Amino acid sequence: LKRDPKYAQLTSEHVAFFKQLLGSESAVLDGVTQDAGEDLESYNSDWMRKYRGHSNLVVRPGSTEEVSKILKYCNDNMLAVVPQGGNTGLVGGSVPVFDEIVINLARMNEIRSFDDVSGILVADAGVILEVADNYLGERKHIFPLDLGAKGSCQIGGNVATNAGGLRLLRYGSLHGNILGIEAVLPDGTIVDDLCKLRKNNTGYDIKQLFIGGEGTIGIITAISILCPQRSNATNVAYFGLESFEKVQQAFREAKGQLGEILSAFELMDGRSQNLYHTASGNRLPLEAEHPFYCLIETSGSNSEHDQEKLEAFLEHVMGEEIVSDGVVAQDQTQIRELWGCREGVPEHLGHWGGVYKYDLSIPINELYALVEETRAKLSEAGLIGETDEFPVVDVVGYGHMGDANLHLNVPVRRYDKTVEKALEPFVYEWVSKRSGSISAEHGLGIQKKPYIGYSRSETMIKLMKQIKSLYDPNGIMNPYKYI
Ligand code: FAD
Ligand code: 2HG
Ligand code: ZN
Repeated sequence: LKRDPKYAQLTSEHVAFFKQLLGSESAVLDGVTQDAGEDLESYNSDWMRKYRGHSNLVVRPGSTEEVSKILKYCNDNMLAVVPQGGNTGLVGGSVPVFDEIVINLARMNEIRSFDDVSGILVADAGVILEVADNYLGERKHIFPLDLGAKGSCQIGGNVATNAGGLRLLRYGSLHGNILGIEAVLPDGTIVDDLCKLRKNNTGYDIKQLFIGGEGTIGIITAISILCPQRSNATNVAYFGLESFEKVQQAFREAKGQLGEILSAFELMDGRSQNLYHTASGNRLPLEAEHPFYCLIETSGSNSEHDQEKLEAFLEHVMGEEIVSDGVVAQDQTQIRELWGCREGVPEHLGHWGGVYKYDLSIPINELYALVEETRAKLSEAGLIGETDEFPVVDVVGYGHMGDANLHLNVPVRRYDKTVEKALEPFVYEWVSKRSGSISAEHGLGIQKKPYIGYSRSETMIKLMKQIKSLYDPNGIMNPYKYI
């Protein structure tokens, strides 16, 4: 990949423009007119420390008008940009590839309005997900998305990636929950579609293009979103099972017996839990080891009633020998501990050095077969082992069982071309053969740019390119990424 010479090189004149426009010191971080040293580093490298850009300028607008002026200037001067939220994305989409200007939304962090009758929240794109959820919690509502990175990711970034997360099973996708968007196009046009209506069938639903658009056609500056009432009661159970066949049976039973209160059904294989335990030092909830574990969450209106239901469910699945052992959390601390065993997996798998990550939709009955086949393939190639000479630590699978979304993770001691060649395109071919998706919820970014064809036809890719060139004719928005 080479830097495209059509983009201008950043000069001190450009920097002077941004400094004058944004005024405040903290809004412009530049390495052109001064030595910004380490400060630029965190904006240039991603959460996994796998992708690294070389931008010399980070701008942090404080209003939609400022975003508009920044983009217009960049577009007029052929300066390429990368929109950046919390920089927790997992496909290298949020960092520059070369010297693109980083437009970071962190300073746009106001809640604009909330209506506790309709449950509609309007907020700036830079509001941190957890901050939005806490705000809603105080008003007996919940953000209809939750994920492990909630403490740093921003709602604008969540929408730009169409993040799925831990409760999609219950609350559905952002494509359904987002009611309106305010965004800025590269030419500075403010798209004012901050609609607060649940129903609005008046022509093309253009906001959907920004949801999951990964910052390739414009910058989202605010959203309006439908937020459900927060349940009075949350209960969590964690249990061990002996086969993936049993995991599927348990899922079927859970839907049958816990239907309307089920809010999460997550899967973790035994290896992911062992590595979590080793890397975090946290103990695992069950005494004996099992090849599979599931975490179930219920959210309902009556804690005792829900707990009874959950316990009856566990008794039933244990009686039928679907589940071997299980626990139900007795208090908030235990709820957090059980969730920690699931949410903590991505973070702790990084302990050995790096992780090759694949985020896949697979027909549910075959979901785990890929993990086994990948492990066998890397084993045969002599790449997995316990000592330093082997690049691969293990091959693990976990994810959102309720959405048939597997996270195949290969923790490694170092990123290594031989390992990468053994994994790609093998994994993508495997998924494509089963008509799955090579990106269930993280997006394509730069990681999956060469592989889009495994999930999308030529016609679909052509239509995407047409949209891209219509909205961003100069191609300044997040270049070198998937489109
Ligand atoms: P960034 O990483 O900054 O950006 C992501 C992409 O969106 C980039 O392409 C960027 O250019 C673009 N972008 C950001 N902000 C804007 C904006 N305002 N306008 C236009 N484009 C923008 N994802 C899931 O789906 N489910 C999970 O369960 C999940 N769990 C995670 C757990 C951990 C520990 C981590 C690190 C990540 C997880 N993710 C998960 C990945 C997920 O994509 C991000 O966490 C989140 O959605 C990205 O938000 P962000 O603000 O960090 O965006
Ligand atoms: C999760 O579900 C996230 O924990 C991250 O989507 C998955 O790191 C991963 O592969
Ligand atoms: Zn996930």
